[in-house]
Amino acid sequence: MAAAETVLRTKLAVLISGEGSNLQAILDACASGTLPAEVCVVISNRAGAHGLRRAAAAQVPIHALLATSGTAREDYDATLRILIERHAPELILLAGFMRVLSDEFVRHFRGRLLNIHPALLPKYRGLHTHRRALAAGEHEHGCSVHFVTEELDGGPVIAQAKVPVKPDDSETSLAARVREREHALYPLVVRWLAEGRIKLDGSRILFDGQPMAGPRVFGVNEDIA
Ligand code: NHR
Ligand code: GAR
Repeated sequence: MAAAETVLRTKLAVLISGEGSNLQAILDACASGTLPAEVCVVISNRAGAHGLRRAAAAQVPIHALLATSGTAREDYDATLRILIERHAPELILLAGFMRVLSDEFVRHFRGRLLNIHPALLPKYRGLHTHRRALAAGEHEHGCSVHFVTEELDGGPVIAQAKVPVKPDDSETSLAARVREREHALYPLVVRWLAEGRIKLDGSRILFDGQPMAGPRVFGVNEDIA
């Protein structure tokens, strides 16, 4: 491998709780060279998370950091922060991570901490987004990549991808359609950050040095690239 390729790789920490299909998409994009980055650690708050196997298969160091019933959020997050910093990542990616993070943690990593959320924010913050979008009779749904701030699912949104909601959709079929878009969107946005094209400046996002008027939105029929 050329020296220039090696030195420019951005180190990523990925936080998961379960399946890890978004983690897999990131690992694949790193391996294929479309994302100039490397995953330096994967941390799960659940011991049995399938994503830990995916990471191990890719020779990435893994940790399961479990909260027991008495663990205070601040203590958990302090340990999580130490664990992350030991691996010195430049970016921290939440990928299906199901624990809310304390204000102190998100402030510490501000501008370097991203989440992929399964809805077109600001619609449907929080949990059970597909169920709620179906119940509301939405015709469009999708996913958002945003900077994580103290406000749950309320940080500045970098990009979104839409999907159609079909008349016969179930929560499962809709979730699968959204998931597929996530697997293209997250690696692309991470590439923008790795290349230094996206910066968080206060509460606005700069893209190639210019303030973004709103998120980059990929329409239902638009390829993500
Ligand atoms: N933390 C902060 N401070 N800000 C955000 O924007 C965050 C965050 C932590 C996670 C991901 C988010 C999502 O994409 C995320 C964004 C979990 C919950 C939740 O309620 C909500 C939003 C998200 C993730 N979790 C429960 C909790 O008390 C527990 C759920 C469980 O463990 O089953 O941690 O949707
Ligand atoms: C993804 O759809 C992600 O958007 C969502 O969970 C799924 C994780 O899948 N995240 C949340 O709901 C966060 N609360 P994965 O583990 O296969 O990447």
